[in-house]
Amino acid sequence: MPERCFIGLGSNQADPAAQIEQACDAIGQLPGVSLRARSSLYSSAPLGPQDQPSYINAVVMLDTELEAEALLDQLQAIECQQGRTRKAERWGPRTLDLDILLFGNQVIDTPRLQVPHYHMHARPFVLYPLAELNAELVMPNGSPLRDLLQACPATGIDTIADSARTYC
Ligand code: A4P
Ligand code: MG
Repeated sequence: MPERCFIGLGSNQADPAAQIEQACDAIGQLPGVSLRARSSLYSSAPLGPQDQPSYINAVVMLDTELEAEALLDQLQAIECQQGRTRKAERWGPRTLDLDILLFGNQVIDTPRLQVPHYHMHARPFVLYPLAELNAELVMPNGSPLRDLLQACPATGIDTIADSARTYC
């Protein structure tokens, strides 16, 4: 059975909106992945070091027959294709970051992968686009997304209007 999965996308380098569009196209072409929808794009103030540009963030919803770590391999390959280099600075600027937010109802804790993504519950640039795709979501621990949203005001984020998409 395919798993419904949500991926967080972020970029603040080298034309961030174009990076997000390109990454969506690349995700949609992965074997074993059916892209279902993309949230609007959001402009968001940087979390972490403040001497970096603001980010463009979005979330995509997909169904996949891949195992979670195989999906992570594919997402990291897309990050590399789009010029991502990993630097020592935590939460520093990047052309593209792809995070697996939710993978069905699974809780995953391996050396390479923690799902749900460890900090998603506190990030407005993740929770608000996620709610655009499915406001009724419930986290694997039973917390409704609506409760997480109530505890996480939409400060520091702005929707770039009319940019959500659905796919067949
Ligand atoms: N990894 C573990 N779990 C996951 C998961 N669920 N999805 C591992 C993806 N990867 C996961 O990631 C480091 C390692 O995490 C990977 O090798 C993988 O095995 P990384 O992409 O190399 O490093 P990172 O992204 O710099 O680290 P981290 O701690 O994941 O950072 P975040 O949480 O992704 O935050 N501000 C705004 N406004 N918008 C942003 O999108 N993003 C960040 C990065 C900082 N500030 C931001 C934003
Ligand atoms: Mg990351």
